[in-house]
Amino acid sequence: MSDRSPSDDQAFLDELDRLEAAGDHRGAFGEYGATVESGFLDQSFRERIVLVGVTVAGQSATDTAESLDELELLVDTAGADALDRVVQRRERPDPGTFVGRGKVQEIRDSSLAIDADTVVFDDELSPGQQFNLERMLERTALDRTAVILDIFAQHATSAEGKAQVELAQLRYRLPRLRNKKDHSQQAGGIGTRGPGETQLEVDRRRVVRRMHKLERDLAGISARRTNQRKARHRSPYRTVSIVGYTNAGKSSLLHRLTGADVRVEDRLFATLDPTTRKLQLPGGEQILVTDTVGFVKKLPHQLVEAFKSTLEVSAGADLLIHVVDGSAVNPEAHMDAVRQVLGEIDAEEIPQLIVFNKADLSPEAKRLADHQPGSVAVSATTGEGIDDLLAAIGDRLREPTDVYELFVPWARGDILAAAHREGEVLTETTEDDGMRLLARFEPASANRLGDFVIRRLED
Ligand SMILES: Nc1nc2c(ncn2[C@@H]2O[C@H](COP(=O)(O)OP(=O)(O)OP(=O)(O)O)[C@@H](O)[C@H]2O)c(=O)[nH]1
Ligand SMILES: [Mg+2]
Repeated sequence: MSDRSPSDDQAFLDELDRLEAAGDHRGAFGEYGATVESGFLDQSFRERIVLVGVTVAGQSATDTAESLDELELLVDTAGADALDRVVQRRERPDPGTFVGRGKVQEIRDSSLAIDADTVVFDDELSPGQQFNLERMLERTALDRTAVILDIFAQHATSAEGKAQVELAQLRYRLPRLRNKKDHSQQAGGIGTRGPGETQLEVDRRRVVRRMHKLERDLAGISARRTNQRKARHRSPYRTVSIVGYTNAGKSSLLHRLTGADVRVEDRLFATLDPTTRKLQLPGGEQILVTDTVGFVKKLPHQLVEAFKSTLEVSAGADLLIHVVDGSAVNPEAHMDAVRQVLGEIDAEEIPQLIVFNKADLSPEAKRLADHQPGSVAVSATTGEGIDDLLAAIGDRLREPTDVYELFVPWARGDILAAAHREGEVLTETTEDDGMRLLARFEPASANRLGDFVIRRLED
């Protein structure tokens, strides 16, 4: 049992071999067709799981219970059954074993009693803690991060999504690779090894090489997307991004607003790839609305890093529609978690329109909206409140305008055209090198034309 993880490593390294071999012969993203499939939980049957949470200083037992409720949902979504819970109150986690030694024994007893294969801890375990726990528990010890990574791996469908998830998995795996006791099974062994290099070092280098390749490919996609975004910014469309906690109803809302055929499911992280649709506001303006990946408490930083290129869509929006499940047990905690991730992707400055969804399920949605100025209560399911939401989106996008002075060189006919399209041009003066304009713009347009803005005129 305690050597299960090294053998998992072996399956994982075999998979890596296959991917590396395939990589040179397939088209652009062909090699991600089957991303590293050895997830952390065994998918061949529903694993039996014990959950473990620690209430540290400054937290209440209720915080821990709510967090474990969520972990139970995550485990279920990942395809396993949480059958028991063990909690402990501690000043801080034990550096060696996360919980105290006596508690480890208790967890082992619980696992034996319900015949659990795996123990899942509610916080990220250090590689050392994970190793010690597996040895003492004589079974697999995983953490919340591994469970979320498994869900993402199962739900990724696009080439980009798969590459992002694989990169996150490798970042998580790298420090956790272990020395195998038996090197003889290792194909290609001695010959491929540098002088004095252990098998572990060889394995690590291969993982790093694969990570670098994924990073390069993703940087390419990100650059392409930036170009597309620039092209879009020259178009008349304002962009709105739907963000929020997982399962809040973001995809349902995009469907309700635009009729988009997107995946709506009562499970966590149903959406990983962004979907953008055009929407006509009651005033006649057309805007672009994007639905994207949901957030969760303790969202693994490996995933935030790996999903940067997807999350950049939100960071570049004119407005964020922050969807909150108004029927959730603790919507404020969800909002805090979302704000934290928005901070990590530099999107906290973008104006937010808060939408309390699922008003049909709970009167809380309306009560919350009444207490939060500028927010709206809706039901994506029944359509209730959607007209108010559309009006609010229009209002928030129609911010007050200012007058700017611009200088546009002759070579940039595209910018002149954009100035006329997006703003109201008041005067045009012909000069030797280009055109000087006075024009009225909304702040977002002025930002987009920022390179050509000389100054903003005071009222
Ligand atoms: N009763 C009710 N259920 C809703 C409403 N909006 C969404 N749901 C349900 O909530 C669940 C999640 O909806 P999604 O639209 O997939 O949520 P999401 O925010 O896109 O979730 P992820 O993509 O997984 O992060 C589904 O079962 C929906 O049917 C609503 O207004 N009322
Ligand atoms: Mg969704």
